[in-house]
Amino acid sequence: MSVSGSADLVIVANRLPVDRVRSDDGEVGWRKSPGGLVSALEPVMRANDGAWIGWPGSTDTDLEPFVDDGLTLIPVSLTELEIEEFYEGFSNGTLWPLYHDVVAKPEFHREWWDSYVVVNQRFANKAAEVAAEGATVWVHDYQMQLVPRMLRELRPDLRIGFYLHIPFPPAELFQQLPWRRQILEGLLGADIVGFQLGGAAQNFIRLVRQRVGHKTHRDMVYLPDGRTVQAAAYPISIDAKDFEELARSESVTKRAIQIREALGDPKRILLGIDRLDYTKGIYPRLRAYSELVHDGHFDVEDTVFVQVATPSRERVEQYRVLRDEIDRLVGRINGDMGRIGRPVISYMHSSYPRHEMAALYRAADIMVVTPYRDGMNLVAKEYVACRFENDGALVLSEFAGAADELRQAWQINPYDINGMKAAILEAAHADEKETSRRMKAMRRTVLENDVEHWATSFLDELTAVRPAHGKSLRPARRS
Ligand code: GDG
Repeated sequence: MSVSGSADLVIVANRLPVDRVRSDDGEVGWRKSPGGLVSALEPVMRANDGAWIGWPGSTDTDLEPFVDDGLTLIPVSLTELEIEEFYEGFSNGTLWPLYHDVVAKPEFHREWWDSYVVVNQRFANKAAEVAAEGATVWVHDYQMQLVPRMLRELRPDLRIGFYLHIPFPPAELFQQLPWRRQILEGLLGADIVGFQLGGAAQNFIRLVRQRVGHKTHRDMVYLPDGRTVQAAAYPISIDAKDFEELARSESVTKRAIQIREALGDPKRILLGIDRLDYTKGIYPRLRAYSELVHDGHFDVEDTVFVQVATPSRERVEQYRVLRDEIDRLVGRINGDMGRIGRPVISYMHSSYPRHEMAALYRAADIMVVTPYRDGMNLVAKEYVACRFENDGALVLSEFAGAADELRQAWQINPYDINGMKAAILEAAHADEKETSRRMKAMRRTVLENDVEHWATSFLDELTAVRPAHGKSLRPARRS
């Protein structure tokens, strides 16, 4: 099918919002990957002949654009070598650790950078081809930072927004990047550069002033050609109502009871759910908990820590090392202190359907979220959305973006094991009134500032910044 020049709203992201699946009888089809981003953008895309450009997740297959459930999806193919160099290499081996406080050591390789440039150009060319005159293009995340500038060079008529889902580091760290100027100039191709937090926007503005030498004032950059770029915070969120509905459903309610029973009906369940990533602070969290058990504060007879670690980036060396470290730690803790049928930590290295996630959130008395650094952390917000009875405690790292909004959580510094232990204990022993006061306030925040609010504020702002050239987007028709 041809979609040349017909889309009024184009989303550019590393991944398409679908996965290629093969059914039992060998038929190849697509399954929508569940996620707040897709559900938030779907209505506005439908109303604006939207198209989504991204990698379909398989290599070397040249796929034609197709329509899935009313959404136009435009696959961009990557070779096996590009996956290694652009995706696993520059995106996840250079930028990811550099942007997360150098929690792991970033690697700098010139051939990885070359691949990043080539792939970004391919995405920009595709966006230039499918966008209608005066269309709005919204580019997402750290894998695509050169696209805004490349696209502007090809199509100056477009309105271009960029959103970074992960933190943007302070100048002192960003400076290490051999290609720092190119990245900043890449982002400056956008009309609005959006971040999770205000601090990240300020880091960007400061770097643009120092490294590129443009004039800046507050959140604005003034380019020599008269164009302006705005850098601002748009904290991302979840489809909170949808999560709450799922949590209230009869099947999730039943499943939550089953989970508790399967764990031996403990008095208390603590829960961690993360992609298995070194930024998520899984190691210090499990250590802190194991010390509490060792010191006699918790008894394996009536308390259990459930840790779900979703497999992630398994071909990147640092992720393999992390998996071994966590495997060893869990094995040692359970070996030392577990009893028959009573592990200290019930550990799953696996991913689950959303339904199961909601049941886990409902079964857990304390949710423990302890990243060393995280752009936002949607897991924390999902837990809150599922606690419609205003019970349950959230222990949350102050280094997660979500800590800015979820002020009533028991906030911790993941580098401070004793502090973390004290907060977990406090959360475990807080009375009902205290827990419910905190949860109520957090639920108000999450339900009011949901992902639809996030998407609408970004797109409205983008339309307002560049009213002269582009046409306005038609408002979403909620299905
Ligand atoms: C990046 C930034 C930012 C996880 N395991 C399963 C599963 N999940 C879902 C969760 C949640 C999402 O994945 C994870 O989102 P997070 O925000 O917690 O973390 P990242 O993956 O690192 O996301 C982050 C985010 O982008 C959005 O901007 O908040 O800071 O790092 O929705 O529920 N979902 C299912 N099964 C699993 O096993 N179905």
